Amino acid sequence: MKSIIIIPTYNEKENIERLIEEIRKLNKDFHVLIIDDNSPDNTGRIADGLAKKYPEVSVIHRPGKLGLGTAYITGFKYALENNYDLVFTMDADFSHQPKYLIDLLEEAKEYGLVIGSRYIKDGGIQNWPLHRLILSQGANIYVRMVTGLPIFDSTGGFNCYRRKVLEKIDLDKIISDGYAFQIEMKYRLWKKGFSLKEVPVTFIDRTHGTSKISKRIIFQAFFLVWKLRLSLIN
Ligand SMILES: Nc1nc2c(ncn2[C@@H]2O[C@H](COP(=O)(O)OP(=O)(O)O)[C@@H](O)[C@H]2O)c(=O)[nH]1
Ligand SMILES: [Mg+2]
Repeated sequence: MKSIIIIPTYNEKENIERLIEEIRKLNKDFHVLIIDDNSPDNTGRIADGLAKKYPEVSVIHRPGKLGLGTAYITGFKYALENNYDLVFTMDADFSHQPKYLIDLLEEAKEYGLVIGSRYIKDGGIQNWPLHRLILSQGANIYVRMVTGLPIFDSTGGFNCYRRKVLEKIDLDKIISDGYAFQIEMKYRLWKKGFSLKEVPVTFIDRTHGTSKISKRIIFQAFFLVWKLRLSLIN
């Protein structure tokens, strides 16, 4: 099965090269698509260097910071056009440890969407400040209560989609960004009857660079769950 990992980047110059090297070491024939939003720190140029050096690495440059949601959509469309069977999404900052790609890959043989989950047995979070931990855990309980989505980690971005699942989703309808994007995708797939599977991952807070999460992203997720529940979006 042809696999591609979509990695959105915004100011990840300390991380992206090391991450690609770690993924290569897994020896699993993963292709990588970096989606860089014209990072001021020149991550895009580093990515171009990697693409030149390694045939399995490709880069899409966007003109400015257009958000994580549209970055994934761009990546999904690229993956469908280029006939990939499995599509992984992963952060560039090592919060998503490459070793778990193997676990996601294994389960993807059976499930439409495999979710790297911090909130099931053997999953976890390291080094997050208490306020982020509370926010994330609270958000996940809230999502489950309001929407009924039977998933313990609906906001995480370390996932693997099968092609047939992405083909069944109208990607142009997905308007959410950040955490809301993660929730919306999972919710839509669940509603369509696809099988979702959580596998445990330990998320480690980044040691290089800074988080790009904003209050706007958090509010968006807060309101999205009610829009889903009340079927205000379809
Ligand atoms: N292309 C692109 N990547 C982004 C954007 N915002 C965040 N990212 C990337 O998305 C991933 C997750 O972002 P991060 O700030 O670490 O989120 P956090 O882990 O929830 O704090 C990282 O690889 C970021 O570089 C964006 O607007 N565009
Ligand atoms: Mg991060």
